[in-house]
Amino acid sequence: MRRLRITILDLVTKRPTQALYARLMNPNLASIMPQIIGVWCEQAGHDVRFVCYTGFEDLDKELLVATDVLFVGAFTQAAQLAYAVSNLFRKRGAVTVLGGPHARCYPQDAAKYFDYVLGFTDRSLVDEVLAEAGQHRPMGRMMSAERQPLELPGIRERWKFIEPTLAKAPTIKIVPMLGSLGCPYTCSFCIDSTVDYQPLGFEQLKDDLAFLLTKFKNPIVGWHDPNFGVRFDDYMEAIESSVPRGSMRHIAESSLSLLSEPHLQRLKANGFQAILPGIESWYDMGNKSKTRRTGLDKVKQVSEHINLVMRYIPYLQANFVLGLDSDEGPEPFELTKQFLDLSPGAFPAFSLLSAFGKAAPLNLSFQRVDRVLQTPFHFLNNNHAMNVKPLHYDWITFYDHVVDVTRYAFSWPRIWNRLKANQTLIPKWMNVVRAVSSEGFGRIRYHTEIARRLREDPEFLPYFNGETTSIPSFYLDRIRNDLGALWEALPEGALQHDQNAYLHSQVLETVQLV
Ligand code: B12
Ligand code: SF4
Repeated sequence: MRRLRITILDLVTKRPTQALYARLMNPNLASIMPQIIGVWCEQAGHDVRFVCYTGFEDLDKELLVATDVLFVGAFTQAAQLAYAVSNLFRKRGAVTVLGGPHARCYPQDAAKYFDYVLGFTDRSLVDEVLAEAGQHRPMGRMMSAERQPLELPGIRERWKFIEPTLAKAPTIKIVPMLGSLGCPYTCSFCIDSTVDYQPLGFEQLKDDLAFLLTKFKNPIVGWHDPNFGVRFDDYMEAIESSVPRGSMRHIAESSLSLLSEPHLQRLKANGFQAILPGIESWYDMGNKSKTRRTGLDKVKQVSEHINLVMRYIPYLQANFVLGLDSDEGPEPFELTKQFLDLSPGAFPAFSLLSAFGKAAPLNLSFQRVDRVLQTPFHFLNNNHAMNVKPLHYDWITFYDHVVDVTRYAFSWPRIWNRLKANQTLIPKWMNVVRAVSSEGFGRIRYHTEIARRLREDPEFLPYFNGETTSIPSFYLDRIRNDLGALWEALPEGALQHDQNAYLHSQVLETVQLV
């Protein structure tokens, strides 16, 4: 076997930054899979260099290293950065592999710039890639395991990659952990709606938690499970049997439907400090918030539930999606404001409706009626752009509402109310930092600028209406600025993509079947 020099790059962000929140939090947002790939490559006898890019490293310097195979893990917002990096490495003789959310959502596009594009990834798939490690150009090889892996290396094995990543976090250090894959629910907008729920091994989970206690005092575990707590009792038993009470803290994403009062009592007893339930909309998505009510009824019911959760869990982020087809007129936005008044302690996270390629079944229906825009990947992070034409709003009205609700949520009275409603120091402080940095004030500025350009910049509205695919200079300048020296390495055509590739691939499959 040839001993390969492997570089693994986890792109936590898409650009250099100096933001305070990014300094505190970006190392805590690292992905699990690049660390796992590192473990598998070392176990296969190769030399691994691991780089987690948080926006503070000098990427040019980090990448100047002799490499036979480069693995990149990227979200779609980092796609252009990933394409440029891949191009550089390919020119220097390396073979490149892309995995992660972008690879799963836009495999056809990514295959133009990488030798391998991996979907579901297990150990044998990685072994296959390493055994071949060949160039596939102009079109890369798209590969996927049949299903999500049944087991994955845990914290103990990943520690050598976790430790240097968390060393970059100055204060709060969150250790990424996974207990399950998939989800039993079928929300049509979600990447996991078609992936069966599957817990990972409970014995390994216990061993990992016990191991972690030997590394950090009172560590914080960040659960990356798409829907934490589906097998609630099993998880709680695993935690209770391996962690003495009061010696570990946890953060998890969970649907409200799983957060009943008895569950909350147990979560509190086991040190759960932060929870991120999805509310999504006042008119839709009943799955996640356990209610069939809509409108003001739903606001009242959900806000009572949120307040109940906050009596047990100190920090709560409530996730909303803006621009869903079920929303019409000013009412959904006004209801959100009412919710913020009724649940003043919750930190609101607003996402703009985004169709990430082939992520979710719902995207097909948007593509069929030509509602998806060719918005550059660089802006597809649920905030910097919305790539689905809203059904019941024109763009200017929609953005005016977005600005209005964001201003309301991050106004000084609301910041003050949140500070008062939260009981403990870190949540109080965290909410203020988030509100005054890029997430709150930053987004007000950004959305206001988009709303202004929709009115005044002649390049904007035609682009948003899909009348032209010529990217407004506002976006091009930002990409150029964010990529810095890597802009020069961006391959030809990498700024555009086929926004209907999912639909086209389905049509192709049907034709082949016939
Ligand atoms: C946990 C999670 C987070 C966590 C952790 C993020 C992280 N760094 O992993 C937090 C809360 C920080 C987060 C943040 C964000 N997230 Co998020 N997140 C998820 C979630 C719920 C689970 C992902 C996960 O870890 N699954 C467990 C892993 C093991 O499974 P997997 O992701 O399916 O990965 C498989 C393959 O893709 C492959 N693979 C994965 N990575 C890699 C890497 C390499 C090198 C290789 C070879 C293979 C490979 O192997 C895995 C096993 O088969 C998904 C939704 C979902 N249900 O999948 C959204 C999701 C990934 N997030 C999403 C988004 C948009 C975001 C944010 C931009 C939101 C925001 N505005 O802040 C940020 C971006 C953060 C960043 N680093 O850029 C989108 C991504 C869409 C896209 N194409 O980019 C998703 C799909 C949700 C959605 N909207 O549909 N997220
Ligand atoms: S409950 Fe959450 S993870 Fe499960 S399908 Fe719905 S959105 Fe996806």
